[in-house]
Amino acid sequence: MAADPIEAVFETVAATAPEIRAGLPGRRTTLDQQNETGDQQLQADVWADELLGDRLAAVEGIGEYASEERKEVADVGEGYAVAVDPLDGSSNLKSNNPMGTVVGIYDGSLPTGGHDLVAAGFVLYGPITTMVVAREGRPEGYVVEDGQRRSIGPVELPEEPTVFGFGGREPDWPTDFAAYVEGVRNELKLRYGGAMIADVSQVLTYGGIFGYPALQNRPSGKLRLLFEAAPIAYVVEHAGGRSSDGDRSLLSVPANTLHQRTPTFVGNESCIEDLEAAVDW
Ligand code: P6P
Repeated sequence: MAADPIEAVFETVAATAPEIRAGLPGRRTTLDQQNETGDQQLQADVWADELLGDRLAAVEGIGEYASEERKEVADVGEGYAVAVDPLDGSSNLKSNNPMGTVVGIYDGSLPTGGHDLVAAGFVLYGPITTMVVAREGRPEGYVVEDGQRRSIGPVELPEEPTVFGFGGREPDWPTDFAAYVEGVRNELKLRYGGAMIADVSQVLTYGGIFGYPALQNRPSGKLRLLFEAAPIAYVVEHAGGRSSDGDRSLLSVPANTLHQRTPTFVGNESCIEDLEAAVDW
């Protein structure tokens, strides 16, 4: 087994990031197919998944690879399970807005919940390519240049919340959540861009709350537990914040199926407390 398979995973993701970014311009077309949770797939989704799937499967100490773009878990040897959203927010490609890659490393066979996470992180394809990696203690921030990570120090949630962003159409929000948001609007500034990673990066930088609630027509919301919600909850909780599905930490939500969805909220403790007091779903 590699000396440190977890480090090897994040080195591999960083090394692959420039190729994913460079390949985006030629892969903006929508394929005539959907992923397991019904998202229309872009060529870029499938390509990023193929790149990361091949490379992460080759990492010693990784036993399973799963992705938001694949129906089943791939058995790739012995060791940790890696769950990836290869191109989070890929619908932003058409409008040239930021996207990301999300990585969760689980010490257990998938599907398993966030309690089995041993590390998590993300790449943000913004004006520059950055990465955040959480293992023990505070997450570390990096700029990714030529596939190498250059540390820019620990990531710590600011004390004071400043921004908020919630997904879904307001008419589809549960009434108790809609009433809660009216209060938030009077306190915080709206920052919502349609890619979880970019919106969570705003919260990690400026403080506040990001979420995708339960919807009246979709009680589990939209975001995927293993590929999006649990990994980002791991990062934000290590950065001094909290996470919730409206009731409890996202790291406590049991995973029954691989592509399970969950209402998802991450941010400052005070924001999460207000949210949990306001909703009952
Ligand atoms: P909506 C992207 O498809 C994603 O999974 C998250 O990255 C993002 O937060 C959310 O869905 C956006 O959903 O309904 O606002 O387009």
